Amino acid sequence: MAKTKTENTEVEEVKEEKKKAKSGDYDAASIDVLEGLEAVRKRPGMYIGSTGPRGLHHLVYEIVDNSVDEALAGFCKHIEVTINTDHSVTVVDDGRGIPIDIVAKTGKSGVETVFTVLHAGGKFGGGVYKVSGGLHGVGASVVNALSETLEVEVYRDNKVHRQIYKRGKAEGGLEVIGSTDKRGTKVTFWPDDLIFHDFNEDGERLQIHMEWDVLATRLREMSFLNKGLCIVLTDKRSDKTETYHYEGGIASYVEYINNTRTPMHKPPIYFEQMRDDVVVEVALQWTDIYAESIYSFVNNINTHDGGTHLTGFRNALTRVVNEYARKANLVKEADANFTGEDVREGLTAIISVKVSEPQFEGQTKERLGNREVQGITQSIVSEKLSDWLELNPKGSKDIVNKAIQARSAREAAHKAKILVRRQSALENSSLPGKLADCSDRDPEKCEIYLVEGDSAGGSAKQGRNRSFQAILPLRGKILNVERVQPARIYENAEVQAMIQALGLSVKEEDEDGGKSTGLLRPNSENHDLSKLRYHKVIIMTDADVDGSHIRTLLLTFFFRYARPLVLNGYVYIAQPPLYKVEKGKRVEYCYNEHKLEAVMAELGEKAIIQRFKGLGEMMPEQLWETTMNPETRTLKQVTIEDASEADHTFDLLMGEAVAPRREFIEQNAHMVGNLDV
Ligand code: 28G
Repeated sequence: MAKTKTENTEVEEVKEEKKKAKSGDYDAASIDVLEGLEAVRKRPGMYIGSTGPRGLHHLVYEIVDNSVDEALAGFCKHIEVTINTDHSVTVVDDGRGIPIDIVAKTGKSGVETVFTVLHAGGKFGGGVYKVSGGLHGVGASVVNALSETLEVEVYRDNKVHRQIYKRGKAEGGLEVIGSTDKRGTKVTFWPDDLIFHDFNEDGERLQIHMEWDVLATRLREMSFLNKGLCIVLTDKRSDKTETYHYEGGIASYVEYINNTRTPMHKPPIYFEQMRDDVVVEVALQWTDIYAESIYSFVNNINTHDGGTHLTGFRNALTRVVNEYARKANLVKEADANFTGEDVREGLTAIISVKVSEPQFEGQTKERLGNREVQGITQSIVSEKLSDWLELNPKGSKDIVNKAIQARSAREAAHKAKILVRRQSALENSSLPGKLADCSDRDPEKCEIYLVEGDSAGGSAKQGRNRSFQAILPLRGKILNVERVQPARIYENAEVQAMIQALGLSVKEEDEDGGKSTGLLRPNSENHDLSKLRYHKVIIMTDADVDGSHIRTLLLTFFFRYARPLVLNGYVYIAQPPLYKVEKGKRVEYCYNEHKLEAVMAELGEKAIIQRFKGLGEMMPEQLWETTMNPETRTLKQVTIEDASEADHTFDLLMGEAVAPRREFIEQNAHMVGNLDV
């Protein structure tokens, strides 16, 4: 009932505004504006994706994007982002300052237009290449609508102009409040508590705040993508400040990603060129690892699903390396060509293009669709890369040798896989023997629990609902896939069991349209999800150091070799209780210390506490009730906020480079405290 009431009030407000408009207090344009911003407040998710942590941080990106647009237009060099002690955020740039004169179309000042007209950012921006685009390039007015208060100051014509808004509505006009010799724009906003919140494990509403790491990652990326741009991030709550400023741009980005790896040539290959109004900027460097890490961007937006720019890049790369290898007599005439996969092994690359009218496609609008961009990228990359290979014979030879090794490893992996297939064919089943499968065959309804150890596996098998829950017990240590050749993962029994049980397989065609090798490759997203047997893959390990280590190893496997499962939200972590508290007939399970304290306060000293040391200690019914029953359990969904950051983290945690790992652990001791690495 309460909800209906609020909605009615809002409708009344709009009616009121319409009356005012008729009486001449407003012009027609401002009515549309009002309804526009009301719509944003009614359905914030439609404009910023969510009202949780992601949406909250998105507000900062929207404001910063306007400063970056001003930088792209060539007028801004310095951006300061400050998280204030009251959790508001201030952004300052040294651009031209938002225009203050009246815009004919809206009848308002340029400033008020930017902050109150929906999509004004996209339509009126100063730069040729707009940052805005993709799913949520929605502009400053959306931030304004979702802020309790927003204050903008413009430094222009030696004056300081200011305007204040409350929940999107101007509190008066744009006023001159002082004089200045600076130019630029300053925005401070207080995200609206009525809009932004999260929920804890017990379903209670929580206030959310800006997180340093989240903002730092995106702002660092922004500065990599715009060479020379200086972004300073300050957190007044903890007195922390960092400056992001890279004259090397995306070449520095590649070096940053590769600081955990051993590069095969230095510095990274880098070039930038414009053709037919499309700017193509590429940085690449091969390393001694097996995975490829390729990230693509259009107008500073991460195109997670690639698109024409990425395809053009890949085609050029495969072709040019093959041509060079033959010309330089590094491969025999009779040898087959390298596949794209062979050439990309160990490659770290950033492809950043600027396109004036980007078309974003796909479900999440994260794939570039512009056809013309493919040919342009392909020809620029072909020319520049073959020049580099000719001029750097030593590096080129290493790169070709790496591809030769990748090719023979691939052939070996193929044999290993066939061998395993034959063995399992002998056992007359393609499913691993220790899998206790469920009876339902609809992957959308089915779940598989990956359980450490036989005793916990036994409890889980007895406790489960066998119609839709399958159990795969895992024995001993899981392989650290970060440290083995892709070919060798198939030799590991536990990994092989997971691949078969889950139905992990690769598409028939590879990314370049050729015939796929059918093998899982690190960081690839070329999976055939139609073969997947479960849409919930639940990692269930003990709540101790060993359990946490096994969980990390499993997550590494999923992140490297089954990334689409993670990206689709199919991977979960079970949350078994830590304690059981009993008093008389009352039984309470506690999943964290906080809950334990609350329960103890309620039940008093006489209550009996049992601490669960492992899953195997639980009775099957107990395990069902607390951890497996969809009605009562909590699952943590595993997500990747930022693949390049996760890439880096897994490198550090699981890889071979010791010094950066030590540094990372020292810096993040609080968050990896229970990760045995
Ligand atoms: C600090 C936080 C966020 C911005 C500018 C500069 C201009 C601009 C912004 O123009 C176009 C046209 C009239 C409204 C452009 C200044 C040309 C000449 C600009 C920012 C839209 C917008 N002089 N700096 N917008 N107008 N920085 N930083 O928002 O109708 S936004």
